[in-house]
Amino acid sequence: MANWQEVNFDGLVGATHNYAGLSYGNVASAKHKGMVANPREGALQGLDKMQHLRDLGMTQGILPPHDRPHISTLRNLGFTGTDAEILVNAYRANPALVANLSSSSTMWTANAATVTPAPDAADGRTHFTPANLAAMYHRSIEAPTTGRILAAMFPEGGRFAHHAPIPGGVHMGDEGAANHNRFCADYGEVGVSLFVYGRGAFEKADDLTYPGRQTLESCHSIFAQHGVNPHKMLLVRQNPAAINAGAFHNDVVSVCNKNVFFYHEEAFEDPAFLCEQIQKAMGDVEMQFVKVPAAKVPMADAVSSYLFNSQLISTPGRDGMTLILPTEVEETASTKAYVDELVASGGPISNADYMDVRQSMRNGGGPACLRLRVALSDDDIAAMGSNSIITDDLLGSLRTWVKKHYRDRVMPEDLGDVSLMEENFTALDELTQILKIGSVYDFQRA
Ligand code: SUG
Repeated sequence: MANWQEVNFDGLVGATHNYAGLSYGNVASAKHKGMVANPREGALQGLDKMQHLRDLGMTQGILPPHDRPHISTLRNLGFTGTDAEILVNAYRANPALVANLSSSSTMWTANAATVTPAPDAADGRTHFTPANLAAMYHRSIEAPTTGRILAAMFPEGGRFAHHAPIPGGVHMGDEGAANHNRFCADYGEVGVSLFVYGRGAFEKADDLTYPGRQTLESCHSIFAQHGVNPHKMLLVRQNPAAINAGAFHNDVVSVCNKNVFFYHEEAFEDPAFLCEQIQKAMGDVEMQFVKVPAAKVPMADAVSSYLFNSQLISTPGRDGMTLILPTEVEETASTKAYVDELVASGGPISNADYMDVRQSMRNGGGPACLRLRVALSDDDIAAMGSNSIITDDLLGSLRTWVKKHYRDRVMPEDLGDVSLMEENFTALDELTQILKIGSVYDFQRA
């Protein structure tokens, strides 16, 4: 019997990480606009999180950052000349455009793609669809590179299948795994998929003040592309009140692992009905629902602390599941008290580990945003086509690489700096060799 596990592929923070306040509806991104960012600290915080999961006995993977500033988009927009000339001219003409093309938003790999593991797909392969991320301009440029990276890591063929991002722009907005939950008895068993959307493609959605980034139609298309059994898939609209409170992805108000669903009581309009549907689709496998009442954790605290943007994991060495939480949860009175009570309650979640991922949190990305979950068998892992599974050696090389190339200070005003671009492209050249990922980037250097 093959051994299955859920592997977390964490996105590495990029060298141009900064706070430009680009994401409308993402409260943290707006709040920290203009702050000085520390890409080096951000990348090292991410590597510490990866190390912690590895220390817990988990198989941990990594996804590289993309090339930023994205010069090839500027070329497509009509800028000409060398990379340096293009950057200087574009920054002079339109600094906001350059800021959008410099974001390190690819670190939030929960938005990289939607993944259907092999047991849930009709053809028994693992399916990947890069998210089109059409809702935010700075993220809408991610999908082609993401597709190339995933194809290098999981070679198309008998085990892995790759699809094009859903076409149709904002109407067919898709934000990937951040809105996708998979329930199962064990990772290698057939599971039930729950996709959470914010609006219909052609609806006005007058009840939303912030964008509903995920559409019902894109969810349907992904299930169809992946060949998911219609009896094993569920679709539900996120509570518009939660989107308006700043929960721009469902992983800000819920998280699941195996047969446990941990969610805020206001995440969905009719949670009791939803839980009934999930249990029905799961059949004999008994679900455990952990509903967090608003009376204990107000929605505003859930959004500011990112309680639900935690990773819920089953570790080999511990009884009960573990939550990997951002330190902000420990610093917020209501969420700290709730988590203390939860782990003492004798329920399915019995451990809470806090991690400092503050550089990412200030842009609205917690522990769960930083990882793409892929359920894989040992044979699948052996068939991977790159050096993307974390080992002590790889962690050591990546720490050295970050310290060699990353600045400890980047402000929005630095984004027109040609040397920052050059430093990043040099770093990425080296990274493709460390990760043995091949030519996945768009920049071309002499
Ligand atoms: O898409 N922030 C990201 C955060 C993504 C979080 N992901 C999950 N919840 N899964 C976003 O809003 C801010 C970038 C800036 O403002 O510079 C940003 O893109």
